[in-house]
Amino acid sequence: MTVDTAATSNRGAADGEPELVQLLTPEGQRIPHERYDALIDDITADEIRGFYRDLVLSRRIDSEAVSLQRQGELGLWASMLGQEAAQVGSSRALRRQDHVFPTYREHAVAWCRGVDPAQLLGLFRGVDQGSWDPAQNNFHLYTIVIGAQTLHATGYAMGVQRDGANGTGDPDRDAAVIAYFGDGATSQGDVSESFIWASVNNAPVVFFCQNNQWAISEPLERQTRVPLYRRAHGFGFPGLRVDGNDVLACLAVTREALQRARDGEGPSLIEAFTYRMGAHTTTDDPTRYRLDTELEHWRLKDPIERVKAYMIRSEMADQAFFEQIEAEADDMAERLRRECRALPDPAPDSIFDQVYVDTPPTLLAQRDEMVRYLDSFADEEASR
Ligand SMILES: Cc1ncc(C[n+]2csc(CCOP(=O)(O)OP(=O)(O)O)c2C)c(N)n1
Ligand SMILES: [Mg+2]
Repeated sequence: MTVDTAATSNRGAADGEPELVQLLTPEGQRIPHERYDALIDDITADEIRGFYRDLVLSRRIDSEAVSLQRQGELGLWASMLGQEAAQVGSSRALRRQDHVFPTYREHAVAWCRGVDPAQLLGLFRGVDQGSWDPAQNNFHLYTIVIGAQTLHATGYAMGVQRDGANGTGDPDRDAAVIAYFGDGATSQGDVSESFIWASVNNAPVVFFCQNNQWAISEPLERQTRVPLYRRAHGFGFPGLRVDGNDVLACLAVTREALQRARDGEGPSLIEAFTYRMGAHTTTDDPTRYRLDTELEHWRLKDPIERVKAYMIRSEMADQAFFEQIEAEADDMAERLRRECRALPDPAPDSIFDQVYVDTPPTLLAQRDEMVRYLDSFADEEASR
């Protein structure tokens, strides 16, 4: 990998800013880092091209979904525009046996875990409640309740620990858990409780906070007086801040944190410093509470442009490669639109499915009553 040793190194705490791990500048310069270079020194040009593909294709899933919502095909969509590098970098650090507990915005993580994008749309079209099988890709269901998944992740990690599935030294067996959440979620009691439980139990969990600067219309300064990553120290585990628009830096720091967890060294907090370029969801209008100048500032830090610049700079890809990825994105978008429109409406009584392992008799009786009621309309229709 080409490292520009002449370039300026990472910003440190000395200049008054909280330390920010960065390996790729917004201009696409690969800058050295004493600690984290070693964590990605095995990454090949082919893998960099793969990250670029992940970034572009996941952004395309996101923009198509916004369009589908605008055309009435989806009820809602939560765009991840701007957060692609945080998601791709962190999820490409995962191994097959690791487990992911997402929020509702982790579309690029879902992509990297191999969840079919059309399955993500079902939830937002209102035809299912998350149709992918969490056990298939170790990617759990989207969680709308802010912060709740950090508790699920911590509990799951304690289970991993009790199953003896970490700290064995076997790279195919040792597992870690990663919980994604936002800056706003750090104000939830659930998140603090997760930190405590994970810490005192030395649970193999990585807390990956995408600080996208906003919780709907509430800015970061309404959540905290200290940089979020510093919270970890008070709970007794390490925390750091990474450039969330730098896919390589996100990969490196997450690899380190996941390995700590797999090795039995306990939890970590990663604060990925990024920005929500779009609206909170398609029901939101951010022009009511934030300025365009802020957007302009972050547009210059675009996570995809810097990888592209780096690839061109170090001759890892030519024009034909970029065109091929664009063509692949076009094909995927077309398939996504077709599959979205073809998603079947659920049978009304399916609301009763998958609530209990063994559905209690009272619920079965209610389901039967509802089916009889709905059938009565069909009978009425037939007798006309
Ligand atoms: C427990 C709970 N309280 C409030 C809400 C309403 N709500 C939905 S998203 C959101 C903001 C979350 O912000 P953040 O954690 O920064 O994540 P982001 O949306 O920026 O990804 C809130 C308050 C909710 N879903 N759950
Ligand atoms: Mg946020």
